[in-house]
Amino acid sequence: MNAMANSAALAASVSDSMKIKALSTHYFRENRQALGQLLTDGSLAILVSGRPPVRTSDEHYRFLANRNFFYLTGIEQEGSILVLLKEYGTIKCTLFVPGTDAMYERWNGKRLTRAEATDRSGLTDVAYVEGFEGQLADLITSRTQKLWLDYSADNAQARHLKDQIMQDHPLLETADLAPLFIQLRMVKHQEEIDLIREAAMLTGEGILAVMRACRPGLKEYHLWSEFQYTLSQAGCLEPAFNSIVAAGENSLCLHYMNPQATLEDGDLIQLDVGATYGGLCADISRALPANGRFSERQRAIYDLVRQCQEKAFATIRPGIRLTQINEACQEVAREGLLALGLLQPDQPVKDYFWHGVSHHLGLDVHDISNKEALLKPGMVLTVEPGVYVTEWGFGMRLEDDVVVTDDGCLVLSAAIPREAEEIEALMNS
Ligand SMILES: [Mn+2]
Repeated sequence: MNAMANSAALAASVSDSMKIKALSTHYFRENRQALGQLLTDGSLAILVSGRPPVRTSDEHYRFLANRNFFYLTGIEQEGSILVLLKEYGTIKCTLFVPGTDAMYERWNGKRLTRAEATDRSGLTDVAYVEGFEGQLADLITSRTQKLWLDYSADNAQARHLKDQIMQDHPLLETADLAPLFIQLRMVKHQEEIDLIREAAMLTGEGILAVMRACRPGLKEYHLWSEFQYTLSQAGCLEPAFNSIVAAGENSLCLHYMNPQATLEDGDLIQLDVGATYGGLCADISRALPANGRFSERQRAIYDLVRQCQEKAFATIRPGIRLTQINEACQEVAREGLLALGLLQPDQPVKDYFWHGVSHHLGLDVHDISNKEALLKPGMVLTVEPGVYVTEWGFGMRLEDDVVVTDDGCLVLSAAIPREAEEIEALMNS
């Protein structure tokens, strides 16, 4: 497809996508069953949604429920608790949500009713959290052989619960749920894959807006806000992570977070950005010429990074490890950098190839994973080779999101313009 047709297709796909928005109750129910399968009889598991971290004084960051809790419930409400009990081979779940509170709700908005919590989660047993502490002693019975908590949960509510249980039941055997979530969450449901594709499409819309706005003399934050505006106009008020817009030498800072610099004629601009859609994340990187035309050096590195990406797409299949993707890309980068006269034959390619190529992607942008695990169909990965040339004053990475299929991988973000010619055509149209 040519660049214009591509961007029209992207726009059409985003508006079509307004139909499916959220994970189904079926998804949450399946996840509870799958976790239950991994627990032995006599297991009691307790998870909490958490509380928003303090920003300063009495101001908090926007609340995002603990992702493992969300994975089982779909509930985005602070101070909620899920109890999962496995006895005689069956799994019984109870959700505790904060009760209605007129004063709280006057300031902070409506809380979920128990019926609303049931609609969202598919859980029929919903109680108020105010009764939880009283019930905790009853929940831990003589039949409880092991108490499972999520040790990876880093929030005030989780810490409080863990301390309290350890204090009240010092002899109870406890275990960590976190490794089980890694095992479960690495392989995605089809609806997660569909939502990641939608998140990538929305990210692509934002990148197109940046391309249209880009010209020398603007500040990095002008491009940053084009991206932010596009997302929030589509209802995504917070991206998957802090957007990176890094011009010129700033592109040599991998997690550049202070986009205040001026875009100079001749700068290369690194974008590393991602929307969320229905709770799932995208993570996309593109590199743009500030003036609409790549310089010879920029183009040389661009083509090399694209070659690395294609090598990664051709390498990813079930049964391999993430390190094999890195090795394949590093080999391509090594040859290209030698040919360009940048790398010396006895020099490690890591002098130019600074970071890993792939990480898992899902409910978290760096989704929880076991980096040694063999790839399986349904896993979703980023593919983001990067080459950084300090002596030329810039570096770049190109990043797309793929799902592992039965015999290879499928690029979920393929509609976002990626070829250098396409990008130049779009920026000069
Ligand atoms: Mn990434």
